[in-house]
Order: sequence, then structure tokens, then C-alpha cells
Amino acid sequence: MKSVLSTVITAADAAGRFPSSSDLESVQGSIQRATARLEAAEKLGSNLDNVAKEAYDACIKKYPYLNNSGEANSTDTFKAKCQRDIKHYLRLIQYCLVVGGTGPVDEWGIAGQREVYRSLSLPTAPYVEALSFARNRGCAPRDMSSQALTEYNALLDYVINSLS
Ligand SMILES: CCC1=C(C)/C(=C/C2=NC(=C\c3[nH]c(/C=C4\NC(=O)[C@H](C)[C@H]4CC)c(C)c3CCC(=O)O)/C(CCC(=O)O)=C2C)NC1=O
Repeated sequence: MKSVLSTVITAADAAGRFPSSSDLESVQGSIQRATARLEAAEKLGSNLDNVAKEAYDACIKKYPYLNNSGEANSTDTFKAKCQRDIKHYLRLIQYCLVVGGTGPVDEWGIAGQREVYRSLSLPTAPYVEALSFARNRGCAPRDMSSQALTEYNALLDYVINSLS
């Protein structure tokens, strides 16, 4: 799996050199943020079902047409899949917080997502709305420290951008 360390080492290796001091500084910076990221991972994990449910409710509220017959939130199966998809993204964000890089969401969430949604005729705007709701909902210090929230929000932004 990709992590901050393996990414830096692989890149240096591919260029046929040892990691430079700026490579190592970037690793060090990342390690210093590890406490904040692990806090965010833990707090998100303990509340993930609620965060996903709220995000789902917010996106359906914004796009109520999705409930219409034939649309993507019209059956119990579709509703469950929509909530599951949102949960997948949050779970992948949690993995990214733990490893300190975007590897998990790049590999399992973002690669190929457009093709999947296009082939299923799923609109991406509701995903953007759901994740944006989560993005604006998190509050420091109520939910986590401000450093932890910064790390969490950066990953939400990253996924939102990939879907926008
Ligand atoms: C780990 C990463 C990962 C992601 C992200 C993922 C997404 C994903 N969502 C799917 C389906 C789906 N996703 C939705 C979701 C929605 N319905 C709505 O109203 C909204 C637009 C949206 C929620 C925000 C629906 C309705 C389906 C079923 C579509 C169909 O069968 O036609 C499918 C097709 C396979 C299946 O039906 O399970 C994939 C691959 N799968 C993964 O493994």
C-alpha cells in the first residue's frame, strides 16, 4: 500500500538516487501530522455511521428528484447502495488518515469511479453534496481538535474535487 514513506522512497528509487533532504523533510512533516490524523481517524471511526447518514439525508434533501420512480434513490436497494457508497468514501478517508497519504482512496475510490457512475447513469452531484455537507458539518473542538479537522477536511476536499 502507498504511504508517505513508500511514495518518497519509490520516487527516489525510480530516479536512481537516495531520498534527498527535502524528501526526508516532507516525510518528517507528515509524521508530525500523524497524531492529528490518527485523532481524526479515531473520531471519524466512532461516528462514521452518523456522519454517513447525515450526509446521505442532506444530498437527498438537496436532490429530492432522486426519490422519483426510476431514479437512483427510488428503491430500498438503491437507497442502501447510496448510503453504502457514502460510507465507502468515508471509510477510505479514514484509511488515508491512518496511512498519511491518499493511496487508499486513489486506488479504491477514485480510479475508475467516473466510468462506473457513467455506466450506471448515476449523477455525481449528489455525492459532491453529501461529502460537502460532511465537510461543513465537522466542528472543532466539538468533534475533534482543529489540527485533526484540518487533516480530515483536506481529504474530504480531495474526494469532492475528484467527483466535481
Ligand atoms: C470502495 C469504493 C467503492 C465505491 C465508491 C463504489 C461505488 C458503486 N456504487 C454502485 C452502485 C450504486 N450506487 C448508487 C448510489 C446513489 N444513489 C443515489 O441516488 C445517489 C446519486 C447515490 C448516492 C450518493 C446506486 C443507486 C447504485 C446502484 C445503481 C444500479 O444498480 O443501477 C456500484 C455498482 C455495483 C453495485 O451495485 O454495488 C459501485 C461500484 N463501489 C466501491 O467498491
